Amino acid sequence: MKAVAAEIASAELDALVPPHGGVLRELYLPSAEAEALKRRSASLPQWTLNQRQLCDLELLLNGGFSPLQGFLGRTDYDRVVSEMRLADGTLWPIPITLDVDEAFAASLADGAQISLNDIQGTPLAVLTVEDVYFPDRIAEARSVFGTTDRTHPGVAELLDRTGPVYLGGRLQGIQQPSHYDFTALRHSPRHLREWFRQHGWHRIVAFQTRNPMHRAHRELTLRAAEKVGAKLLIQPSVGRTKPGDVDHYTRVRCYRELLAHYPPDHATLSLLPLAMRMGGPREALWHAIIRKNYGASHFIVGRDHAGPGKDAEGKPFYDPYAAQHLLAEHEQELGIQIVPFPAMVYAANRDTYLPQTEVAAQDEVRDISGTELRRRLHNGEAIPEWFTFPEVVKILRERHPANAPQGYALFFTGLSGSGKSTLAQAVLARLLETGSRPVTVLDGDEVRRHLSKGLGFSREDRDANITRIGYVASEVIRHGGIAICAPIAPYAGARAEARQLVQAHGRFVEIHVSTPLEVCESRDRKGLYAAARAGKIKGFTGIDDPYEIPASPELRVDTSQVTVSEAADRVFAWLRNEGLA
Ligand code: PPS
Repeated sequence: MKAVAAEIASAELDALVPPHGGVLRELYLPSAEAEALKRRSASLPQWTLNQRQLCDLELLLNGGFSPLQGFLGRTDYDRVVSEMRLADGTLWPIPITLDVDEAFAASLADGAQISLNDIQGTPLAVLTVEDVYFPDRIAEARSVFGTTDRTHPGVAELLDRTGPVYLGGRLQGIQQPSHYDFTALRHSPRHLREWFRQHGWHRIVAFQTRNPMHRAHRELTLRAAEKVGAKLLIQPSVGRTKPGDVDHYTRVRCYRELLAHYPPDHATLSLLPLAMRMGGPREALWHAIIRKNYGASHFIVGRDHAGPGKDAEGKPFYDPYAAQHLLAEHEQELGIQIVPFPAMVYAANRDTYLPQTEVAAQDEVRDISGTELRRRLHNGEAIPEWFTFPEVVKILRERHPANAPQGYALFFTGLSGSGKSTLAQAVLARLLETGSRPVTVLDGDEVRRHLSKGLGFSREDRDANITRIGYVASEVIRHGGIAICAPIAPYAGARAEARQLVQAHGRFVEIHVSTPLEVCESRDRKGLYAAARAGKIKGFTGIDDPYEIPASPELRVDTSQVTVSEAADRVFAWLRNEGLA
């Protein structure tokens, strides 16, 4: 009798296991082995993961990136970049690579193992290095993102903030990265699959988002779920999204409120620690594979999925329906069904939402774009109930109080003697004359006396100096202040990093003080050019060390053409025009 009961129980269980999901490759070692490896990891070369690498590692270790078993080696990488497939032919659209600097790569012996640590130095995994290679990052950008335009955040990250050497190899997981926020909403693929099974959810449609959700999203997800007879998994990306997005703390508070507006036992919320690349169609394919790994049977692909907006010439990077087409092409192979959905719009005359494709000529369509929403929040203007739920508005208003001044950084860059510091002082005076906002000045020489004391002028030291300035500026801006920075900042990569740090919280205004070298040298206020020409100072910017001219600064001023006062007027006028001063 007992045996029969057990048989039935297991048959029932089998029947409950969803037919989707596929093989989950978790890379964590059993606890005793993990403990032993943790002890051994202390004697290995140490690598501190940046935020993107940490997100990638978490999804590699918990099986979110199944079937990957580590960071891609050269052969897999080449085929992923060119054909969206691993070397064995498996569909995989985005290169998952561990980028490092040349010095670190050169220090590794053949077949080395390295300890991959979080910022606190906690070892999370050990990588057995099987491949060390120099990628062609321009070619990667072209194939993966379809462009080398740095306006694309994925391209800027790849070209300006990605190390030149990639390490490929297998991972052994020691422990999960720590999270202290919304822990009850974070699940591994195994946990989520188990939760679906326990709750008898067999058909699950997953929804990806990086924005707060409003009524249009609720309508879209409800209709998509209804269409395929599935329950809904709202799975927002909370790892890293597009610079300038609403922070995930605010978004998650909004999603929690929204959840109450679905029918009971209809929708659930789970956070995905994904570092998005904003890669449009390829990224959509990647999102679908990840959701399959988390146990979803269907995946919603909306308009312009994971699109980064417009390029430097104002044209959209991707066709809004390219992602839907690409996924339809690969649906059979993907192992998850695609639910393409048009944008939902509000028809005021019918007081209802409907798919854009069903709008009739007489319909009065209303929409509020993200920019318009930010404007209304900023000005304290009404946000109509047809657009979103009052609880969501309340959270957004708390986060973005009306008329709160926006923090920003004025980042002056240029050769020594170009007039950066003088111009920064003149702009500071204008700001203080006209308003009482807090301003922090991070001038080159001043910073080197305190914040960057001990740093020299090697490339690494200069980069560290600019990152420090960017970091402090981003903190000032986070609290609504103004940071005026005036370093030489000769390298584009470091400037891009500072921009990224700042843009997480406010505006970054790059002002290239483009005074020509001959003029700077003739001024030679500190006698440094003469010393550099005489070989007494090595690696002097403009003489025997490069200054990489900013490609698209917000402003360019040449103090050999205009007086400092006129230049300050131009900066100030620009700020006024942008509503910053
Ligand atoms: S950097 O490259 O952005 O980190 O430089 P920064 O912190 O702005 O410091 C530049 C000031 O340091 C003096 N100095 C040098 N500049 C360039 N190259 C070399 N090798 C060098 N050695 C010393 C110089 O006075 C710079 O000040 P400014 O105000 O720009 O003239």
